[in-house]
Amino acid sequence: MVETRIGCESLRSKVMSAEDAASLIGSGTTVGMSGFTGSGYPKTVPLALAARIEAEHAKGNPFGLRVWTGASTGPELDGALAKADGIEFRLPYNSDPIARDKINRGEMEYFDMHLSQVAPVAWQGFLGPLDTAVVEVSGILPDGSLIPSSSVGNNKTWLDRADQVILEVNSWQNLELHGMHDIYYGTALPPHRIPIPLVRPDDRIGETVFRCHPDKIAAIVETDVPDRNLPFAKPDHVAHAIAGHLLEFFSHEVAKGRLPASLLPLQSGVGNIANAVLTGLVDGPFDNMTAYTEVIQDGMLDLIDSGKLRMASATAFSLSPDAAATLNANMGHYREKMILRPQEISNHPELIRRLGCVAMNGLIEADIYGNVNSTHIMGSRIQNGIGGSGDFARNAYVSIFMTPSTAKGGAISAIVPQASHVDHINQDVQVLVTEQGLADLRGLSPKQRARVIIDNCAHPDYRPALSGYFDRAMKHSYGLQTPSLLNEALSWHQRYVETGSMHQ
Ligand code: 0RQ
Repeated sequence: MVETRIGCESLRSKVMSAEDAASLIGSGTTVGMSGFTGSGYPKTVPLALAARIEAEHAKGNPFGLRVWTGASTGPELDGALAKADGIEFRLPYNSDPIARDKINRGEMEYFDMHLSQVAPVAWQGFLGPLDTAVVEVSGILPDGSLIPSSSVGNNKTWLDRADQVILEVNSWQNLELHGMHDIYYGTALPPHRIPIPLVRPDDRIGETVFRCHPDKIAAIVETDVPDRNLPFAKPDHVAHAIAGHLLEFFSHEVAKGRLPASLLPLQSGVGNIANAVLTGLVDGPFDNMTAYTEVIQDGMLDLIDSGKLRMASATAFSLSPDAAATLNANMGHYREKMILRPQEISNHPELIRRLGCVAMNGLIEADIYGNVNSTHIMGSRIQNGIGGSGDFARNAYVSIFMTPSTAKGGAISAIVPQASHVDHINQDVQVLVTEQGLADLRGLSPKQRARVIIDNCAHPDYRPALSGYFDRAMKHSYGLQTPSLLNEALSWHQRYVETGSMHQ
């Protein structure tokens, strides 16, 4: 049965075991892997590679790799390679706990970059050469072209740039995926760049398959392993409250004539809150919506099923096991309503600005002026990475960030006097939402923002301390454009590090 997935006769001789394929990857080389938020990543070659690395280490031989991906992957890739101490350098986004731990212990170099920039930066040569691409595909057509799988990510770039290519042909992926993808081959480096001809989220501007010269294909490994699909938490009262505030905001914007009744193309970030907001839209008053986003999660399928979302464009799926099973069982139906694109297109600043996306992303902390930290705990420990949040936040029609007002059972306020790390400067943050309320920061000066954020978004337990800080800063700050008392502001974070609580 798997045989039918390799339609190109001349490539069948390249079929080999994952172990043999892994032996083609040398220590000290750079590997570009497929994979984006747990979908479409290679599942057997990285495991075999990890076993080989462990064996080499046991013999006292060093073995390390530079690993590039689309975004996060699964335990068989990041988890296994990190556990084997096989990753020296990693980009561009990681959510694997073992890799995260290595990074935070200083044992792995991590280059956290905007997801839209990975492909162009790789082409510009700034990242060095790419030795091997390891890419999961759904099948190979008779002419040798490749049917992408459940994520596109940077695969086009890896296939184009790598010296050798290893393919995992995964028969778990539904062959009806063929036709869902839109692989655009028109990108170029300056001074040869031209406008990207996409003006609506449902425009198709490319091809349905990847091209790859057969001579570059060094190995093909057949697999039948499911994507890592994690369940979403059932939305709790906090998620419901955040979704409620956002829906009210959208209705208000429609009433004011600033958003059309179908809204503008939605971008929804990762995590349970983002998913809950999408689910909330199912019962909202908006119809004929579209999504121009990075990942399609459960809530998007719900919205499509409800008839409210006309179509969704993304680069990958990020589904629970149940939703993945539903998608797989009805791929032919969903294929008409979804497009998966390379991440340099799904996250392209030019397109996000042109389409006027409504960006909704999660955060770790925001300060009273609206600067947002999406990546670091207490200024130094990486959580995941910036992902696509910067691509969308800077270029969106309206840039929304949302979070519960506290973390760690209330020991931490998500609203702080000064963010311990900044990913999104206040100019890129237009609306802030917690379960407490929504702060519309558009057109407000820093001092006006501080009042609105403290009053509308901070948890009541922390409001007096934040107001007290702001009042003191108004009296003693070096300047009064963005009042601040640097030592006191940062002591909030230090207090948590030392005592486990931000409470005074
Ligand atoms: O840690 O599990 O150890 O308790 O951070 O927090 O509450 O599970 O939140 O899953 O919504 O993720 C910003 C990380 C939020 C995510 C972030 C601790 C908290 C927990 C995770 P524990 P939650 P979420 C692009 C979309 C960047 C990339 C992006 C993210 C852990 O949204 O990675 O936006 N964003 N991509 O306890 C200390 C705080 C904390 C804190 C949370 N203030 N201080 N710890 N935590 N807040 C575009 C797309 O279209 C996909």
